[in-house]
Amino acid sequence: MHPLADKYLRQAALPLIFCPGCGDGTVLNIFLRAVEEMDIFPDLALVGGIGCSGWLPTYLRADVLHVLHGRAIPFATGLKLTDPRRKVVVFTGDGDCVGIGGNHFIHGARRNIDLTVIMMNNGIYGMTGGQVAPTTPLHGRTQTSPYGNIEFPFDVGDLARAAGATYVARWTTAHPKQLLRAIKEGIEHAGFSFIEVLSQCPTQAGRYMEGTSDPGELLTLFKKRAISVERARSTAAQDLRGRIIVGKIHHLTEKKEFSKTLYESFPAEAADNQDHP
Ligand SMILES: Cc1ncc(C[n+]2csc(CCOP(=O)(O)OP(=O)(O)O)c2C)c(N)n1
Repeated sequence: MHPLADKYLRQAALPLIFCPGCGDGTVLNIFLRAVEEMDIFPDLALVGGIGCSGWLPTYLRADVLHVLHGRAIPFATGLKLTDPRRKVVVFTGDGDCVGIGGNHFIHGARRNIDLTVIMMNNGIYGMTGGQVAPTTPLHGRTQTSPYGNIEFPFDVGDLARAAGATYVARWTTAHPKQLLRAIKEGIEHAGFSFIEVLSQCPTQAGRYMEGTSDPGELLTLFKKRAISVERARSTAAQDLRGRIIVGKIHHLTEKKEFSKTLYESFPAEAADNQDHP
């Protein structure tokens, strides 16, 4: 067993539910590296929504909430407000985060509450059999769009930024070092941090949408399609079709964080009863 797995994973919960070659395993691996390098394990509180990706925190020996579909951000908000010293990290899928949970997502971002949201985007509803998601590319074939998706997908990074998130980054599982840095920056950032990870789903998205269930080929496709946010700025819109814009998309430090504002606006006698920093 890998030393980080020995140290942080609940052995009794193994094996992972992820299919072989699923990118969510890479996200778990990189998150553990971030936790180890930052030495923050006792301060963590983790929240997972519903879906393959939402299961991720349940394997860690940390304090974990595994909650209703689409509701990870409201639960995490309550947790952060109850104990603002905690580093609260939300693990969610694209369907969980911006399908059923879309409204909660935009309001979490609007408040700029200090959460780190890691959204594993496989472009599909993986756990329930590969239905179309709000992130499925136009013309993408899924179990519920057999002739190709006719809806335009969300750019979730743009959505997060427009709603008020103050840290937004996007990487893929083919960019492990960059993703590690983004997770660390997101956790350090005092405000709503949104990290989107394009994560391969060989079983559903790979097989039906990409024409391959080979995880190696799917990683190669991520690498081919990725374009840095800096290069994308000087690239014509038609040349960005089908590309994945990766990098730190937005970072704002001036906007005040919600839990601080809330505690500062309490009358002194109410705040006396709160064990907050
Ligand atoms: C209220 C409710 N509606 C629907 C479901 C069924 N359901 C479980 S997981 C899921 C999709 C999850 O998709 P996504 O968030 O993209 O995660 P993935 O499995 O792809 O990682 C759905 C619709 C549910 N559990 N609860």
